[in-house]
Amino acid sequence: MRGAMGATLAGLFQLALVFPSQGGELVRVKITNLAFVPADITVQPGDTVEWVNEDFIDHTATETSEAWDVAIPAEKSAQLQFPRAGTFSYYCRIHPGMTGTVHVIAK
Ligand SMILES: [Cu+2]
Repeated sequence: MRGAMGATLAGLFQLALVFPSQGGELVRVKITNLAFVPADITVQPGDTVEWVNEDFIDHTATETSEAWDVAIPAEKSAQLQFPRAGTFSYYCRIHPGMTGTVHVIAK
C-alpha cells in the first residue's frame, strides 16, 4: 500500500517537471472588484496567462499600445501565451483605471 502511494507520487512529480518544457505553465490572474489580482506578475517565455473574471461585468486585458487585446466576458476566463521576453503593460479598455503588468523573463 505504502509502496503504491510512493510510486504514484513519483509519477506526479515527474509530470510536474516535464510539463513546463511542453509549452510553459499556466499563470492565473484573478479579476475581482474592477482590479487585476495580482496586478504585477512575472512569467517565463512560453507561459500562458489566464485571466479569470469573477466580476459580473465584461473586462479586457489590452496591451498599452494595443499589440494585443483579450476580451474577458463576465464570469468567464481567457488566455494569452507569451512566447517572448519583455515587459507588457496592459489595462481594461472598458475601465481604463484597471491596469496590470506582465514581466516575461527567461530563467
Ligand atoms: Cu474592465
